Amino acid sequence: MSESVGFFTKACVVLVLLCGLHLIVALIFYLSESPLAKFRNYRHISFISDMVNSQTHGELGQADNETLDVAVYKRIYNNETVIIGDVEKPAEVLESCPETSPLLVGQLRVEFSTPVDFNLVRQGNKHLTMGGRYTPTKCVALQKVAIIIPYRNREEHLKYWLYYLHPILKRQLLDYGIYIIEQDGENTFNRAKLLNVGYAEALKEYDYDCFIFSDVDIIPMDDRNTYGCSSQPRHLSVSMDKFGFRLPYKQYFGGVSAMSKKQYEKINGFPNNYWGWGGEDDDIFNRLSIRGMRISRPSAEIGKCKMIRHGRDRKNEENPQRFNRNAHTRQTINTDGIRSLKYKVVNIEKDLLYTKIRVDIGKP
Ligand code: UD2
Ligand code: MN
Repeated sequence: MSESVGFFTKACVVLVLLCGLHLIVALIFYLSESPLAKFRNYRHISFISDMVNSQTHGELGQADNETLDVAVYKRIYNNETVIIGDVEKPAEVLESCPETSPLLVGQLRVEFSTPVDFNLVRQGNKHLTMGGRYTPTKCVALQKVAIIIPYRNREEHLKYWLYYLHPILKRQLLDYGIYIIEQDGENTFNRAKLLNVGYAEALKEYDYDCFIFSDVDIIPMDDRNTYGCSSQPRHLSVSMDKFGFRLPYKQYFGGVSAMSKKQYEKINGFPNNYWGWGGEDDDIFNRLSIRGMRISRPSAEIGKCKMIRHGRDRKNEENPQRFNRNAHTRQTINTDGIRSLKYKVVNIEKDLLYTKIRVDIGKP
């Protein structure tokens, strides 16, 4: 009896020692990042690498299993970039585009005497995808920009705008889309409400973080005037031919402007009740200053723009209420804007050069 107890005690002691040893070995392996496991995975990877290589030469047809192996490996050993380098770091991992695009050329020659034709513009912009979309291919764009153009019956101007702007925007390395917001019917024109519609509709399509609001008849004369956003709302058409290449007045915010999603939302978008010509741009300026923002602008040199000469359109007569409305922005900013916007989309046309959204925005 005592002999068997002695044997049993010894066996227990050996077992406990073995367990301890096992624990220590496990601990050592764990702390030294498991060299054996590493070795095994290196083998695993080079095996996959061989398979991938031979697959590219068409010798192996087990793509599914290989993809699975790589995927599993990725999940478990995500940190070991050195080892997975050749196999798994895909060629299409792109870096951010530079702050200043190296493709810019500076001053541009802009003229409106040579006629342009939609088909010619399409042929010159084969890099676009339907809806007037472009994304740089060699780097990740810093901004996702929706360009919104209020529109009705200005086809001649639209052609020039597309002809000049697409190549510029491409050189600026922007991830962008063009939205032409066309007012349906014959009621009085409402530029600011159309801009609100453009904002809402563009966001339904893509996660844009920057919005450019541009007249259809304004062309920048320097591609260093970036159609992007900054930490403050930005006025881009600062130096226009029609105003002798200077600002007509300090608060002037018409023509082309840029706002981030955050800046735009802070002012509840634009007013919806400015029908006819004028005043809506000053209301937008008021909104920005009421919300404590300042306007940022390029220099007069870089901000040079040309406006295609034109007369006043039918159904866009001067708005006689504009001065009175401008005096009450503080009372209307919260009740009238993007949060109370109502409209009906009538038609959406996808062209290579643009997305045109025809919309019923009602009447005064
Ligand atoms: C000035 C401002 C503009 C706006 C407007 C007053 C400049 C350079 N621009 O433009 O931003 O504040 O005054 O409302 O100072 N449109 C059509 N079809 C129409 C009418 C207007 O497409 O029938 C669009 C088009 O994009 C046009 C924009 O609205 O460029 C502004 O209208 P405008 O060009 O007749 O007014 P303008 O040049 O005085
Ligand atoms: Mn104009």
